[in-house]
Amino acid sequence: MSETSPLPAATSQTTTPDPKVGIIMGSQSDWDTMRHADAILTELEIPHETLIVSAHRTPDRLADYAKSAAGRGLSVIIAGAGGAAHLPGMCAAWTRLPVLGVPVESRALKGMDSLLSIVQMPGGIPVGTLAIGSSGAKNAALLAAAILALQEPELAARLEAWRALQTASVANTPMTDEE
Ligand code: RP5
Repeated sequence: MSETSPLPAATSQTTTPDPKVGIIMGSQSDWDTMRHADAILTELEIPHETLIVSAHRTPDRLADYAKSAAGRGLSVIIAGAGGAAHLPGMCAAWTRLPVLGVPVESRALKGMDSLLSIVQMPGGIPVGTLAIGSSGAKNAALLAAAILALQEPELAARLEAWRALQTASVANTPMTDEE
């Protein structure tokens, strides 16, 4: 990283050797949402890394990260941000890797600002946009897994098993919680 920042170096919450997926987020405050992506990738045994990379507070860190991502062996980047959420789009501008954007639920506008900022990329630089909040983070990880599974039969089997377990966990009839 070329930038001298007043903040600590990018925090790696979970980093496994030879990561295939990079999870980046604009702020520590995004972790409560993005940890759901981290959890799914861990469950599916997908090597990944998690970093705080802000498009506006650490622009050089973002450029360094995105420009080096393909060369470091990453296949997919999941980028979560809130508010004027330019992180996924700016990341996609610096890399040919697929970038999946997660709109973090903002306090002021409940994530509608994040969603519109991420989803409305002008033609030419795509960002695959997921739902607002933890569902989006979870689905971003599942989508990253599906992309990687196209080339990795063992991962494809783990993903199918994960989905089969989910299907089996759905009850036929609703129950009332006991007080
Ligand atoms: C964005 O601003 C981040 O992605 C975060 O969702 C939002 C608020 O950041 P903090 O002020 O909580 O650091 O850059």
